[in-house]
Amino acid sequence: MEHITERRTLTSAAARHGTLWDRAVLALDANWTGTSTVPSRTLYPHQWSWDSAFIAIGLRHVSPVRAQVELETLIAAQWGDGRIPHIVFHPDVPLDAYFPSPDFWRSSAAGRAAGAPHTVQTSGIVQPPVHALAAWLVHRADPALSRSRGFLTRVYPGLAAWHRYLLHRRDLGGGGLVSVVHPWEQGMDNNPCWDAPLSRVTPAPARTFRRADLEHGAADDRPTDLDYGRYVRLAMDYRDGEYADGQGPFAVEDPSFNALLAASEHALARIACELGAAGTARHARAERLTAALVDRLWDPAAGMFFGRDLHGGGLVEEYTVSGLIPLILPALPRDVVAALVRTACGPHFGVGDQVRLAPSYDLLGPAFDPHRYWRGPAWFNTNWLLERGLRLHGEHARAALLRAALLDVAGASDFAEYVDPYTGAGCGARGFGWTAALTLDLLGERTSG
Ligand code: 9WN
Repeated sequence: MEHITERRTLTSAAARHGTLWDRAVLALDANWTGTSTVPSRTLYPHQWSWDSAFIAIGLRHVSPVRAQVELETLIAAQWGDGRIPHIVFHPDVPLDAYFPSPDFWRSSAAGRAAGAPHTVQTSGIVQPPVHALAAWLVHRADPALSRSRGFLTRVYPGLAAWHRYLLHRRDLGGGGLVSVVHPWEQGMDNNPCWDAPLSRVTPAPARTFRRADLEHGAADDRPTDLDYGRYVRLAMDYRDGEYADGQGPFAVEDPSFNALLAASEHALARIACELGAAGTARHARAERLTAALVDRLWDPAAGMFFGRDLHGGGLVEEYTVSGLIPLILPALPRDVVAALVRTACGPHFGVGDQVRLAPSYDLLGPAFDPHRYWRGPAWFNTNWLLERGLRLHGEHARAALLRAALLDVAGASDFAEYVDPYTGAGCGARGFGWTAALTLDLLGERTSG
């Protein structure tokens, strides 16, 4: 993999744009390993899948080549069956720096049948498919460089295989939507929407694993030991079944995971056109995904998308930010858009009124906690997606307010991992990768796509 050392260029480019830009560039520099960017040197010292996609979206404004390499490094760790693993481990980071570590996942042995790579250790689960969207935006930032490096030609086959894996191996409900088989796959790990489906999972005993996250994060902000035991059990059983799909007790069709797949399928259609192939079939597939989302996950009375618990047999009626993310889809029916905007700006999420940034979970929900992981705090990637969705559907004033709040809170919190939605006070890691990157994206010149 190409090794890039571009810090000096970045620092002088940064100097031209003023403080927030400068600080965001430096935060990303500090997390750059030469071939990819870690979300956080302390809490998450490896490469994470959807983090890298968001990071590439920001990096494209300061170093398109680094943004390209970020995605290429991730795709180089793709499995033979098409899955892009949620973590690519850095071989020089000590095993005890993060749990579950490579010796837990045993990807090259347990993942052999699924085609895990031999040269790099990875996890065996996935994360939301933001990658094709990121690749398209990265290409658009500097098409000449992209063409000269053959960027889209390099990444297109892997991205197409990734979407194929999701659409063919993960349509566990048979209704045209993809299921996640672990809360870590959806990326909003500890959200109350997982409480019901997780309650059927027998936790691994706490003495059988050692959490590394508590050494860097406050226990009150992190998931409980009981929930961790369940995460560990699900991952362990998936591993012991050689990462074969369709057998576990946990399968949920999630709104944001599927919305991101549809948005990325639209992006893949554009990439195909750029490479001289037809994109029509892919646009049509993205529209079918959008229709399936409405058909299977939309609750008109609630004005909200909810996850569908395949083993529990119904919609999980929790208001979580995941249910607002389908706003990023261009083919969403107008009445659904209008209702979703009302929900985002109403009492459950308080956007533009009660909060600085959209919370991860219902302000009125019984499990709401403004500081605990995904049970209330606001994240920058979900708010960036909301801002994008509002803008796409012509809600420019609301999008502008959200953009201003995102920039303000990102800077004041030193690019925190997440924040109290009411006060904007920072929680978790600082100098967090996607917070810095998406700040750059909001500040940078917009590239259509
Ligand atoms: C498990 C890296 C990741 C993010 C997730 C976030 C958190 C990991 C953890 O950190 O998850 O993948 O240990 O809690 O929930 O969205 O990708 O930043």
